[in-house]
Amino acid sequence: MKKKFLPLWLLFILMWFLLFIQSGNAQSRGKEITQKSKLIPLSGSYEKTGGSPVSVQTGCIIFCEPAESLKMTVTTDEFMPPEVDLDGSKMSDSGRIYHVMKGGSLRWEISRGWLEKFYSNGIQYKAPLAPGSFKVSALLKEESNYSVMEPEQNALAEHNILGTFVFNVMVMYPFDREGSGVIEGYPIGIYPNEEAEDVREPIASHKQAYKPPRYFIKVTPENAMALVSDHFVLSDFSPLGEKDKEHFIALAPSLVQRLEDILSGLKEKGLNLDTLKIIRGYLSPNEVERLRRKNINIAVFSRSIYGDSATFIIDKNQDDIMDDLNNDKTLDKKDMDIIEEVVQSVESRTKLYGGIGIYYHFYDPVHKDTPCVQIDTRGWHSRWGDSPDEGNAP
Ligand SMILES: [Ca+2]
Ligand SMILES: [Ca+2]
Repeated sequence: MKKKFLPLWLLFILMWFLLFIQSGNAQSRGKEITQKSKLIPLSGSYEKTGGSPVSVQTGCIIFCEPAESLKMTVTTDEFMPPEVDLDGSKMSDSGRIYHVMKGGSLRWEISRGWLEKFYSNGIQYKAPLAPGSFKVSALLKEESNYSVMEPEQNALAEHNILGTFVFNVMVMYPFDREGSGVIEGYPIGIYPNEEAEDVREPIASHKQAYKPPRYFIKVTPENAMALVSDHFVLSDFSPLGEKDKEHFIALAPSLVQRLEDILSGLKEKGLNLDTLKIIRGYLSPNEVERLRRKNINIAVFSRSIYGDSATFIIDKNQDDIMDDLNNDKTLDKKDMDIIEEVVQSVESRTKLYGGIGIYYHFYDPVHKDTPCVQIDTRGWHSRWGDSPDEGNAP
């Protein structure tokens, strides 16, 4: 009888063996999946001529003048790509050519513009003359070799990519102040004349700061949500009534940096914040006119038309009203003082002074009345505001 059955101990060993094979398979499958999905993080930075390196996130917009030249670099903590074969690089004045450089393991792809020079972990890039959005991508690959390909040949085998980084280059639109105040059919309006005999202070003694912006940025539904810094997207700076449409804005890099600095300053004070909510960024002279017709009196020479001013609130609970920052159940001067102190300390630290307007009211056709703060990076000290009882429009 006994001989007809497998011994129990043998059965156990068999079962254990089957389980072992199963779990081994699962483990190797899991390993495969994590290998495929885990990309090596790349850090990117760019440097304009005469400037210092600026760290950016992947996909972040870099604003350029037509044909402006800049150095782009990517690095990784895991390993550095070896030196590239510079003799192998090829330049072209045609935007249609894909430059493909696999320097050791780093490959660069450019949708338009010129590749002027290769470095071990970077390139010197020259933006196109024509305004628009262009992509410069760095791909970290497993194998190494060098080639130049036409886009049609798009045999850019996308396997074995270990990491990617995208520089989102935006060439801005020049603005002709002598023209009719229109860019590509969009009515910006006519800028007030800073050279006029009857201009008052502070315009009279700061004429350079009151010249119309030289370049404008096209905001479209496609690029509206693109990052311009770690915490702000392009359309944060658009007029509230224009956000869903194609339009143009002016935006000073100093303003974006100032808002980032204020946000970190507030976090250092212990406030648990994700971002600042900008309720008024750029206003074109036409937009100022439109608001004036609705009895919202914005100064003719408001910094809002120069792209270096923003009015913001802190609104964690998303009710479009400034939050009670010190949690004393009242929204008053004490809350506004917290923000004002931070802006002042950012000004002193950076030595870039500007405006601070503390408002208890905000008037806008499409936004709730709320206490708010207006700041700008005009370059000199300026203070203003209203009181809780009577409001002036920022
Ligand atoms: Ca709120
Ligand atoms: Ca309070």
